[in-house]
Amino acid sequence: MERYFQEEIECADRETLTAIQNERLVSQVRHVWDNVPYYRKKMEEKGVTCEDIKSIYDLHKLPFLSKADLREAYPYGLLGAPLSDCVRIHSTSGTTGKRVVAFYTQEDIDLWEECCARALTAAGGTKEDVCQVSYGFGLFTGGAGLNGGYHKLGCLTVPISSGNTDRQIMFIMDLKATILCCTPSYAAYLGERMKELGYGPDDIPLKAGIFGAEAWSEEMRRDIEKTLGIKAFDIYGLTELSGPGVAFECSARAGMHINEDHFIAEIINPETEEILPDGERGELVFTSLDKKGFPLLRYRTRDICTLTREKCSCGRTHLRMSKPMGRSDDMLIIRGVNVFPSQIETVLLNLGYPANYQIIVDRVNNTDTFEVKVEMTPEMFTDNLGEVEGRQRQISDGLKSMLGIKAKVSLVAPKTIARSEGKAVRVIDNRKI
Ligand code: DLL
Repeated sequence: MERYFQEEIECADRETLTAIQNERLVSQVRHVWDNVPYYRKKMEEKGVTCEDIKSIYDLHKLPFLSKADLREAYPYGLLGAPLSDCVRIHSTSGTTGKRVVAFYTQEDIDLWEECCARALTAAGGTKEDVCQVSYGFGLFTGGAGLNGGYHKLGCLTVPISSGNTDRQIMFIMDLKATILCCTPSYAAYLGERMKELGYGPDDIPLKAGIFGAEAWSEEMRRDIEKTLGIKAFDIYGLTELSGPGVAFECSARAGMHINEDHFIAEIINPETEEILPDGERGELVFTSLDKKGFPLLRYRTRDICTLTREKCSCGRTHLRMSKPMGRSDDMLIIRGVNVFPSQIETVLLNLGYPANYQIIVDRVNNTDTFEVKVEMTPEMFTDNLGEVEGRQRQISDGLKSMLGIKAKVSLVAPKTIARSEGKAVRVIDNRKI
């Protein structure tokens, strides 16, 4: 039987949800107008005042916010509450330019943790569970958000953070952890290491995993589930909107329910900014309805996905987003063709290779070069050149039929591609250097 953390709101009918969204949007726009001069100026430039926003049907009148705005407004320009009311910051893991700093009031943290508790309950979690939180703690939102959510539910949490894989495994086995939270690439690595240590899926006490923070394919889900003997659930979120728990998978695992009482989602064409109908693929845009410390309106996430309002078998009524296939800024354009790392992952896993790969792109004589390094498993490893070439050809053919372009495939020895403890780095694009 499906269980909910906040059934009344998670299963509310559309009329009730719309009424909540209308009321919260009007009050949020007023809050931003009164407290965030940076955004008020953007509204004035677009010729819109807070009086113009009377319901969600007026949302399209508001200007978009982009990552560039967040950088320009760094650090306090988008702060929505007095600093004395804020109790914490988190920050993005951006490698270039200024980091984004998000502020939280205590109420913001409570709402965020409730969203995480909804996700945990949807994955079958109860207060009887032992949850190992192997997302990073600190400025990254993964560790703190999920740990807080589990406390709302009364679970025993193991706030181990990322890294030190053998210690992670010792705690899973000794404390009989039942739920694991980390990035999917780290879950895959934990599985690989547990196998090496001789643990099969039946020896491992885990029953579920809540994995997110990076794009991952259905094939990778299948692989992780098989090695760890668990059911794997996707969770989505971003620092700018609080962190994990903006959307999460339920037992149907057919898209992630967006917490619509807190966020309004739109899909737009990233080039023209035109709003697209449900089912069409485009960039996800979010408006936060009740966050006060860092209240973003129409924030362009750069994540590419689709939305559906079709009825879900779990009973939740909140709309669902598809797995993001990647970020528009992660998308590679190679010889004019759009390539997402997740497409390469799908080909490799379908052919029985592990998700340990690296994509190297360069430009030589004005032409893009495209190489995919793929790690062999110890069972595949051989010095028979004919066999290696055959495998390389097979992968190259698979990539050609998925992407329409040819890649140079190099098979490399087991354990030669660095493992990540957080978000995996799959692409080296030398054209940008
Ligand atoms: O990654 C928050 C998070 C922590 C989500 C733990 C889930 C679990 P940021 O570091 O700000 O926050 O990165 C946000 O990560 O815009 C997406 O591009 C990507 N992302 C997050 N979740 C998923 C997911 C956290 N389930 C950025 N699938 C987002 C694909 C994801 N991409």
